[in-house]
Amino acid sequence: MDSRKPVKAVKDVVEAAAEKVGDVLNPEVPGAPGSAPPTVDGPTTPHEPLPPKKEQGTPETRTPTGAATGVPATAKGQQGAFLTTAQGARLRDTDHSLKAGPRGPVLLQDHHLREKITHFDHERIPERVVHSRGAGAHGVFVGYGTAERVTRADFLAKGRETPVFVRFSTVLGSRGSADTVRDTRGFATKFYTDEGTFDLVANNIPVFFIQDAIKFPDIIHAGKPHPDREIPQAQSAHDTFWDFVSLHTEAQHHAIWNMSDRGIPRSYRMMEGFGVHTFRLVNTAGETALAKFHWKPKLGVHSLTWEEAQLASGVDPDFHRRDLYDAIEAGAYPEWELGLQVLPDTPEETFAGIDLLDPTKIVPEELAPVQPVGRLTLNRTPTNFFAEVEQVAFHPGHLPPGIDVTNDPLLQGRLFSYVDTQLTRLGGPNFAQIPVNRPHAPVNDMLRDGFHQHAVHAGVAPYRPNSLDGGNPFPAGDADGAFVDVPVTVAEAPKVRANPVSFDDHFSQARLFWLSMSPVEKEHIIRAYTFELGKCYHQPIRERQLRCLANIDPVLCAEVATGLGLPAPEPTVPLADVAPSPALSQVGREWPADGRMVGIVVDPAAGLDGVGQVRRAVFAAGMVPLLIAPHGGTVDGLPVQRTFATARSVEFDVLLLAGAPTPAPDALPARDAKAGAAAPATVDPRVSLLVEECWRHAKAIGAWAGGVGVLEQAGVAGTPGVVSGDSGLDVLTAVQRLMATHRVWERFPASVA
Ligand code: HDE
Repeated sequence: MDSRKPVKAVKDVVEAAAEKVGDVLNPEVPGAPGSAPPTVDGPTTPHEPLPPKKEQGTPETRTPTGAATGVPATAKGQQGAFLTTAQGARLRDTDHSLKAGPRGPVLLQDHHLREKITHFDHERIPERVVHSRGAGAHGVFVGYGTAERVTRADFLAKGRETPVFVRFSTVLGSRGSADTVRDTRGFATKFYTDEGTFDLVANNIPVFFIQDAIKFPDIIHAGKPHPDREIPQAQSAHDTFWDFVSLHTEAQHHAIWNMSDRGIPRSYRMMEGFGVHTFRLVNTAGETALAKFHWKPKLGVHSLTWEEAQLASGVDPDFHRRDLYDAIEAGAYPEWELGLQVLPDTPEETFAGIDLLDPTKIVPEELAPVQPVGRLTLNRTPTNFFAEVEQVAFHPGHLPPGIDVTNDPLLQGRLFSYVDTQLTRLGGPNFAQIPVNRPHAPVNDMLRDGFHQHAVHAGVAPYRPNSLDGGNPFPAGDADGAFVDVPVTVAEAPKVRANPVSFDDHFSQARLFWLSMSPVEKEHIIRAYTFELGKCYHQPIRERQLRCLANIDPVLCAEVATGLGLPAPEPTVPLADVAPSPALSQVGREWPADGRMVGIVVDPAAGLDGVGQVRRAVFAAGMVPLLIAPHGGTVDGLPVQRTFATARSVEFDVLLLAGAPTPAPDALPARDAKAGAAAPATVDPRVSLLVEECWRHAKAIGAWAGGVGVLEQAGVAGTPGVVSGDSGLDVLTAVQRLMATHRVWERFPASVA
């Protein structure tokens, strides 16, 4: 027998463990850390590495030059049952250094110790200078064929399936910062197309702070923590940020988006994505069009409230990451439609008076509708975060034939930056050979050698022209699918450091955004500016930003000024006469509730009448039920996911109350500060706090049986979005209807029109 064969098959281990734990673990609730539940005693029988979890995917196994290998994805990971060195020699012990006697000094010859510690010492690579905090997932993109008229890009052909990897991110925070901070979100997609990789390196906000890439270090230095104390982390509520954006007023449009609910998304699954720049498309006939890329989420665009975002930063700093992975694991696959705003390619590069090269401007959808061209579905979580999410390297210059760049000066600078940054971050020029970055199209470049070269190039002539390698590689022509550098005419002009005059309009579209908001969204914007400027130390900075707000809207300016205790200044430019764009508002439509979290409070003393049924119905509706009980373990055979001590309202999209649990033994402020939050009562005070917070955050609340009494005690019975009834299923149905609008908007009072 081959001594390297596993002594015991993995399958047996997984099955045996699953049998033991049975129903109690409830595999339907996502979040289990491994692919098999652990045993209390710990395993002792050697066996092959466990398989990945069912929802995990990895980059396809391709060679460094893009060829399919056909080997299983697990071939990329650890092999065999036994511990080995990096060279594959089996090891007897990894817990003790080699010493001269048990009490003696460690011997320099301990190559295993040195290998283990040295490798560990070098486990970290530089985090991204921006967008360091993120999460990624694998998926598939299917073209509709509707873009054929405007672009020759083959991955958009009808029914064409292209594997993708998407990385979402915040911009300002470090790699370990919280997910729910107020910030722009990155939405970068790598399409592994047959014609070469296409990276759509997008954001969830359609405009940018600056018009020229040369200002990027300035805005980022201003937004990042102050260089002396390195605070505050991952946020814009500080002097340097507002100092810069109030002086550099082209940032005002992006700033108002960040101050709106778009700055605190409920989920990555509920964000739009925007390519920001205008791109140039070219079709098979060589005709060109200008275009803006949009991602439209199936679940709609939804946000947290500011208080929820702040609480979640502490309660669950991984809120968005967890939400993404739990949803995929639960089978609620996040989906987006890719859409194009197609605009005529005129010499002026403007549309309806909007300069298409200015990345601080949008083209309202009412003027140029977003036309769907394909669907993205994320259906696999990463198997190894570092290998995939940390090492993925995007670049706006990774383009397939049919998509080209424009002269947007922000985009032009990005074309330089994204390769440059990987040289330091990923340790050399061969980052395209890291598994997650490997193209799925055949690679035949003349790039050679360098750190971490994985390819074994054959031949002697990596140069052109050559005859020694038979002339290979040959330039491709149109018929061979060559990339098209659109031969745009560049007008004769003096060499200058200047912008077009149209770039000087810094306020009209910030006003357009403000006027497009519903009253409740306007309230949130007022509150966000007041909070952020209130956190600045210096009054002159607040005053200067108020001057900018005066140029956006007098009501906005006056409301924020009142909050800051300052006079509202007069505008310095005429207020723009702009038509609102209703498409910019997040309120007023209905959306599916896939993958939402449903908290269910149970009272073990009263029995769980109907809870099992409700739980099954929640699963069936594509959502995740989490039972909240006074203690862990099980109640009436159902597994408890949260106790009153571990639950916090921000984890749940809706709250259901199936009972009125009396105070649990740990309902003492000395044990759990939350227990001191509500007046002493017959109901556990942590349950009252859940109700109070869910109500304040305008979430739907439902109760039946004993739960109805909790609503009465909390004083919320009969208020908008609070449902009670005799049967759990009826209550769930009513609550589901309320969830379609994301929140019970009437509960947010608005004092502006
Ligand atoms: Fe980026 N940006 N950026 N950016 N960006 C990076 O590239 C840069 C800009 C965006 O998940 C960096 O690999 C410059 C706009 C996303 O890995 C870096 C300028 C938009 C991500 C870089 C911009 C973006 C990045 C840092 C001004 C929206 C995360 C690490 C000209 C359309 C990608 C890296 C990921 C990352 C430079 C402006 C989106 C330094 C110079 C506008 C989503 O190369």
